[in-house]
Amino acid sequence: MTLAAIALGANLGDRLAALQRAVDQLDGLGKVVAISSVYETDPVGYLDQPAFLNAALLLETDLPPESLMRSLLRIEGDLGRVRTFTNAPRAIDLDLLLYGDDIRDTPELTVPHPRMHERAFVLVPLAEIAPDLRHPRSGAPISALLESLPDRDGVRVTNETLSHGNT
Ligand code: PH2
Ligand code: MG
Ligand code: MG
Repeated sequence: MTLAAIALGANLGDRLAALQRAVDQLDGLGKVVAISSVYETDPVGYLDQPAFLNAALLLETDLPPESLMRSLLRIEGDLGRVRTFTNAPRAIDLDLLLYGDDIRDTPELTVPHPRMHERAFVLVPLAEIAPDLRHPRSGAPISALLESLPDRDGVRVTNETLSHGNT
């Protein structure tokens, strides 16, 4: 069993429904053991697009990392993701942030996610559920990565919730 951290994002269509459907499918890849609150976040990178809903979850899984990555891409496709350009608006985005303390950089997969440590829309939800999890490259806990960000502007918690398993 490996503990994987996954970031979820959506900024097209029914964003909350897309996140919930993704959680339901991710539960089939192992066991979802924690889910963050749902955050509404200003777009980062390509700015001329709608606000996102973002969340993070922890998944206990027996899948090897490449299979997990392929499963995330399949779920994105099932939920109607169409790939156009980098950072384009999307119905659903599932990013593998951490796979245990694995470090790998192959054409298929890079873990830890190369931009996770600079993104408040990733670190705020992840720090809510796993502040003490350590980034395998720097050894820093997620809470410290969040503290070292210049600001958390544009990341707002909502009252929406995602459910999993029997919770
Ligand atoms: N994802 C991106 C680029 N920019 N901005 C926000 N707020 N949330 C995201 O999930 C996001 C983004 C690339 O995947
Ligand atoms: Mg992404
Ligand atoms: Mg992605």
